[in-house]
Amino acid sequence: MAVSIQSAQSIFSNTEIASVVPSTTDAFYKLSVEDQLALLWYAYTEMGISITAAAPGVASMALVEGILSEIKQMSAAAQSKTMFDLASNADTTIGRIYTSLRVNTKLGFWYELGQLMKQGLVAPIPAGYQMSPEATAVLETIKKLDPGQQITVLRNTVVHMGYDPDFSQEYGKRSAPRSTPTAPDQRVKTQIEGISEQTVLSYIDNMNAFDFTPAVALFAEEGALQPPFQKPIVGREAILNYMREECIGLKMMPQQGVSEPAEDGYRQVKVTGKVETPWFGSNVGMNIAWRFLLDPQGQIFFVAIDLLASPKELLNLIRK
Ligand code: EQ3
Repeated sequence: MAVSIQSAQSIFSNTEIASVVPSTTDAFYKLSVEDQLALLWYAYTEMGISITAAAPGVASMALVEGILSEIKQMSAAAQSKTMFDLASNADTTIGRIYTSLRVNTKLGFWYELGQLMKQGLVAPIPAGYQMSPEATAVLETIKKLDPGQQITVLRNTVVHMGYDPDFSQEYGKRSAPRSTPTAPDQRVKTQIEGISEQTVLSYIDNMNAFDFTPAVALFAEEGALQPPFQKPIVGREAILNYMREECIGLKMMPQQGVSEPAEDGYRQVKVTGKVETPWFGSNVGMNIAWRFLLDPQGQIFFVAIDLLASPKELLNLIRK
């Protein structure tokens, strides 16, 4: 059977991913919009994970400042309705602007709104609001997740708000802003126990330096990158856009790996380790696996990034 992106998806198929994240996200979407907003508020204020305000890559916050000052001037009822409309994907002017924002800017918007709610400048969740038993159950599930899984649920919900929720997923269709890579003398060379494949080591080095052009050059022309719980992003141009949009400030800390020959001269490599997002810095390390399939020329034909079910999965390097 010829190697395809579809067949590549099942390399190291015994990797246990955190499937509790999509199931919890689905349960969240089944709740009423009031419950969704209240649950996010309680999760945010009760889980004790603190967001770092100055996450890099928060460009176009100017646009957000405009919306935020508009919201500040509204009556409490109108403020609540604005949040309700965003969460229910209603077709409003603010909903359309929100959808056009980059992922980091959306997170920045809610971060700022959360601060304003704490300061009493934007309507809080009404005192004494009683969530439904279903919402309480979803919140309890979220509380039991590990912090990396909690922030992934939080992020998923925020990214899909606004009008036309699919828009931001189309990475091939709009070009993301460029950023300045880390200077060569400030880069650190990655070492991964058990891994000597230069392609994999260069991938991590370039990603950590936010140098996305050489990172993407490591991919085969029609290569693919599959983010956690998403479909593969295919082709160098789309991958480059995705990286510029999503990977600024990420710190990748691979720890160990395994490499073995696959069919037709390909090679499969699994690496496990931690990834930190600038939003939470060293407070939250996500447990991650990278599953690479390298083609006979040593280029990345496919890489899947998985959010692992538990820290114990970091040691699951069985050759399968
Ligand atoms: C105000 C409040 C609280 C209440 C109101 O009712 C409603 C809302 C929405 C509220 C506000 C919520 C807020 C402020 C939410 C903020 C959430 C944030 C900042 C979440 C950030 C999460 C970041 C994550 C999960 C990043 C993960 C990155 C990973 C796993 C990267 C992996 C990658 C690797 C390793 C690669 O090699 C290639 C690329 C890729 C990106 C896939």
